Amino acid sequence: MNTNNKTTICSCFEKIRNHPQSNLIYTGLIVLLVVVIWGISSYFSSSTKLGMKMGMDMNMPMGMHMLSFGPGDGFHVHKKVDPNFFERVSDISKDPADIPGPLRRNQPKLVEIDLVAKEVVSNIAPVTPFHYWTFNGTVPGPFLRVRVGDTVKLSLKNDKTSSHDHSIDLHAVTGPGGGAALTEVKLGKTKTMQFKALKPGLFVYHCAAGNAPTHIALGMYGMILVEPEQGLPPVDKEFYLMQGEIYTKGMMGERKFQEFDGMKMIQERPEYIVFNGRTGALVDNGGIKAKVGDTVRLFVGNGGVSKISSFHVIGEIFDKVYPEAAFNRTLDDVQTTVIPNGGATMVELKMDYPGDYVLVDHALTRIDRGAWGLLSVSGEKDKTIYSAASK
Ligand SMILES: [Cu+2]
Repeated sequence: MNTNNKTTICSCFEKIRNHPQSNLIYTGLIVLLVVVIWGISSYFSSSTKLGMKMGMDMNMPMGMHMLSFGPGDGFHVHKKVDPNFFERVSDISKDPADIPGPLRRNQPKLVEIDLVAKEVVSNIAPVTPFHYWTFNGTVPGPFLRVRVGDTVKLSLKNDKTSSHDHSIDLHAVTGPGGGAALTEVKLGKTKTMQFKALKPGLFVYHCAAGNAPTHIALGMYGMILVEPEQGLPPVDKEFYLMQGEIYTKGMMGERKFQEFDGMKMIQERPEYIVFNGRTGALVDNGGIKAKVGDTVRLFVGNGGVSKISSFHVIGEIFDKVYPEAAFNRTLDDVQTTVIPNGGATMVELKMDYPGDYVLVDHALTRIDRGAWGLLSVSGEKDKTIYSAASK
């Protein structure tokens, strides 16, 4: 630094010192310095270019930037919003029976699907509202059903009221990002992608815009079934369930609006673990219904984002499990089956005896956080199968 420059800087500080608002100016300079250091360190703490290539410009929850070694640029923050601005939905949960029936098609075709990324306010638990991010206004989003070999043209509209950009990554897609970069869409806009369903299976889809786990933990997940050429074996009933976690600032059960807690998410400490978006979704109205003699197929997915599910039906044995929803092998007579995060399973069980069967994640303390549902079976009791007895 030459003498002239030193003189200029010294006279500059002299002027500030003598200024009547000098304290205010010093505070402003310190704030500016902190912001610059924060920005630079965030930038270099992540591999920006890889993240952008993958369509993941991570919307990190406020304060998490310095913790991330992920593929993001560290500048996108989960914005705090006014919940009163968003549509109030009386029930966030997807009806488990609301799924399209078997396709019964011999030929592939072009299938067009329209989805809407929509942010709404609804209850996690009675009197506990939350700002959910969804596909089509429910958690999970719609159950999509195509056939292997189909070409799928999928349009994602981001509702004009959204607070963030959104996208969709379908695990059924072959191609980098699973569709995320092709569909990342700004508020009020629509993006369309096309893919060929090369492999049969039951696949999770989720939003991958911004900080993907944040978007998933707020409710942006669902499943797409790619039927094999010959279809699935016929059954009497099919249902659609997904386990997911909710991270709130307040403790489980707090009876007021809950803000999302990004720090609990990165620490993998959900307050709620639920089936179909909220506590009681598969309990209210008696749960899912079947009759003695029915063969029931459950499409069960795990949105996560951090807890592996040990799926079990209390008082029943799965006649058939398609482990990790692979259709080329099955296991018979299984008690509990594992569902990884961002994965699925398909189970079939013939109902032999009436009553209420409890669906759980057999990490059983999660029941208290909401992870349970009912399969309610009507019909005649066969006492040779199950009854009280005298000694
Ligand atoms: Cu999203």
